Amino acid sequence: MNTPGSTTARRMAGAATGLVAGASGLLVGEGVARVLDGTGPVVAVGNRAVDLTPRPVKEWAITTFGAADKAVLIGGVLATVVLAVLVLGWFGSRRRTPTVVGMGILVALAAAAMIINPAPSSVLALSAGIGGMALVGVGGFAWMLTRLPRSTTSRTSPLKPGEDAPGFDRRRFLVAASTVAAAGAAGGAARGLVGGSTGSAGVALPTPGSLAPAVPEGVSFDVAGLSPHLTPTPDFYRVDTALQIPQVDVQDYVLRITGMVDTPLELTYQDLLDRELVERRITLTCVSNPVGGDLLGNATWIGIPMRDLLAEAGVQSGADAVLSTSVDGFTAGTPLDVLTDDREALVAVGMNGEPLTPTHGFPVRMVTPGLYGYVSATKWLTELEVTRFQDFTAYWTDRGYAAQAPIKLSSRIDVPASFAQLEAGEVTVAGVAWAQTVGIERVEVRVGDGSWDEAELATEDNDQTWRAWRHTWDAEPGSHRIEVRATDRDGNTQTSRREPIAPDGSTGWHNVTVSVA
Ligand SMILES: Nc1nc2c(c(=O)[nH]1)N[C@H]1C(S)=C(S)[C@@H](COP(=O)(O)O)O[C@H]1N2
Ligand SMILES: [Mo]
Repeated sequence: MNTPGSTTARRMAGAATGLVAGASGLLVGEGVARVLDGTGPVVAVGNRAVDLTPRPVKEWAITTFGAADKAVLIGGVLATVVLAVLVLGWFGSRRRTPTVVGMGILVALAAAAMIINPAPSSVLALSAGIGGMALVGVGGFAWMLTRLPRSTTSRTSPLKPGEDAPGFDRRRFLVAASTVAAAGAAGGAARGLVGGSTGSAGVALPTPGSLAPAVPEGVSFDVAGLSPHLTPTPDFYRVDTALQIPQVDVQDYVLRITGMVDTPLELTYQDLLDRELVERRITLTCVSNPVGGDLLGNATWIGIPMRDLLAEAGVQSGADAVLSTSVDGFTAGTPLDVLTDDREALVAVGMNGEPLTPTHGFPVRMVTPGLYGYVSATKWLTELEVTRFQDFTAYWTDRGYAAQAPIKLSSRIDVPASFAQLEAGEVTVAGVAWAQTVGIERVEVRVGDGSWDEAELATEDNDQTWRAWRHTWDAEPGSHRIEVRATDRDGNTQTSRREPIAPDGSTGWHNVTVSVA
């Protein structure tokens, strides 16, 4: 007969202790993180698992489990955790310290997954979620272990049925166990109440059928302070009207294509992922970018060509616009011809190899080469209505901005910074220039009233991205104004005329003033 005093019973009680503490810790972590709009440990670890899974295994899982592959993955993560905490508990009944440390390591791994999760959680959600998980998982485990019976190896006679081992207070153990379990149940209930969105957590994008060509050699220069060719997602500018980032659950997500079409479409997130995806590098630009400003960035986008979706719906004659709407009510009007020409505007689901982040429009947004974002880059996209410009106004056109807003040819000096103190001699001046869908032909730099000198251009990636340039200047002591201007491939040179950002984008030459010692 197994009693809490026998070795097997003690170990099984230990295993149960590990399970209760581990499960409760996870539930508390999930519940707290999710209530605070973050990503909990289960999904975060799932994301890591997807990342670390070798491509062939992923493909096998996808072909074997289809759309259920995420459920299978999460199931696999949970099964692994259950096994680990059972083993820890089993040994914990004899050796407390190393197994508590082991539980701490498990929690630390889950915490790390939460921190590096592609859909970032707030500091509050992270600290509270991880803190709760650690307190209940590790603290609860240690607490329950101290309440387990001690080893009975010194006893000469086996325990009688129903007799407790010495030092084992069944009541105190049950108090500890039920406290920990109650915390876990509360976490699970909180998680259940939140339900819904887990951001991009648990979402893995299929490999695009049409990959962007490799980034050519020499698209940038090794100059400190020069913008990298591709903007890392955390550094990518963010402009939107959302005080609270919309939380969209991919399970509920539907993109509607309506209006002047033969066949209105309703596409789920999975429907979109099931299409032929393309990958493209495109520089996104905000109309609010002042001369020399940083409201633009270059990313690799993954999406479905807009023209394919529109063709499928069957655009009716007379239409000249698409009015896009976001889940939070933002609207933008985009010329139909721009969305259907060779520039290949995207209904995008991915950015820099990952699903969109919540701030950049998860789960689905528009990305349109050559137009400012406010008329072409609707995030948290939910509807595309094929219509006519004369029949609607949109968010920013209601506020005085132009309905037609192609990105203006422009250029920026990244280094040296304004008011930099420099040494006399060779100074590298460098920056970026952009003329999306046309391409940059020439960049010139002028110091003071000197001549316009042609800068060296980096290799062009494509005509939808910015292009880096640099120029070596032989600096002499004094205060100097450095100016830049670009010329596009159609032969247009940037105008010196200073225009404000409203109604359709700033113009003028960027300049910096530096002093040379
Ligand atoms: N739903 C929604 N989408 C939006 C906006 C917005 O306010 N709400 N702003 C637009 C503007 S003005 C720009 S410049 C781009 C910026 O995209 P980003 O934040 O990913 O850089 O998003 C566009 N899409
Ligand atoms: Mo913008």
